[in-house]
Amino acid sequence: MTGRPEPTPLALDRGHALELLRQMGLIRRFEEKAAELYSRGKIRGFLHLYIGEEAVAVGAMQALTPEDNVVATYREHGQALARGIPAGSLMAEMYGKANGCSRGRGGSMHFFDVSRRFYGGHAIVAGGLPIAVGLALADALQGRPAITACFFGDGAVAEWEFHESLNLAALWRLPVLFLCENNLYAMGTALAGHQSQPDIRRKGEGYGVAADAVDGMDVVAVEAAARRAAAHVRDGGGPFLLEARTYRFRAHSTADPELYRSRDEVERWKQRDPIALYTARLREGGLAGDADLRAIEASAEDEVAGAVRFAEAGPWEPVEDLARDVYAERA
Ligand SMILES: Cc1ncc(C[n+]2csc(CCOP(=O)(O)OP(=O)(O)O)c2C)c(N)n1
Ligand SMILES: [Mg+2]
Repeated sequence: MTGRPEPTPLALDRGHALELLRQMGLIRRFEEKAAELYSRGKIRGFLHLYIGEEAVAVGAMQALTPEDNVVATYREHGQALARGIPAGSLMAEMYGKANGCSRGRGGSMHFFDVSRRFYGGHAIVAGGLPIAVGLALADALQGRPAITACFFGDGAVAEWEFHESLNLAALWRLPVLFLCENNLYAMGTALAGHQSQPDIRRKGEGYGVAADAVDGMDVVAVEAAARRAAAHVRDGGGPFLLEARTYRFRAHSTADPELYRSRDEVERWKQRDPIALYTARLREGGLAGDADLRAIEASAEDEVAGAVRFAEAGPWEPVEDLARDVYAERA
């Protein structure tokens, strides 16, 4: 993939086409609201927004079944919503309420929902990769046909866990779909400042891991590439490294003055807003009209408003529970 990619032709049925837009729109609205609630002090701690990258989580998640496992990073609101975790339990988690998906103990960076096989939310850069390999090893040993999708950033590629994980997954032919969300920055360090070989897809070669790269601003292209990659993994081909080239429109986190990139650069990428691009294509292709778009926006608005009500109404964990889960019960 070089230069500006051509969009993948739209060959979607209307229901699916609109569902992709609904999911991306929900993530965008959820995070805009989260940013607002953060500035009002309702949400505290760190908050890493995914705005601009929605097509990656939504596209990739289409290739997974409910039996598959998902492991993500601290920038995981999009993956969690696309996996179908209710927005209310995520918002309550960010509030620190006991009705949150991690009972309010994790916050924005530590969403967890074992019933949906969503295994984090990890604050340690690259910390999710060995966990994904472990989940895939467990599935392989127990003869379950599931695959494990592991999302991580370009910054994780500089960590040892990336290399050990690719090596072991390839050596043992484990069913892991490694999904690198290359948004060109690891906090304030540009990709070229932390990688001697910035073509991340090529990192697979040294480990014998099949790899591909895709335009992460094109949800249809991401879905197609993720489906090909997941099929390779499911069919026993071993792990796959898929690099999605994307961009975050907001700061790294709520504590980042963004001194490392120019406004022009951000504005240029905003011209490729995955939601705006996709909406335009749906309109051109006759797959969505004004009424559809209004209905999708209204449903996102309602869902997020409901999530805030759920979080506001949620209980705080009682003080007596302070030390619960700190030590394991003696068996
Ligand atoms: C092991 C480790 N080192 C450093 C940090 C501090 N840190 C938090 S996010 C981040 C950048 C990671 O960038 P990337 O993997 O590209 O993900 P992105 O934030 O761009 O989604 C760093 C260095 C950390 N959390 N864990
Ligand atoms: Mg990054």
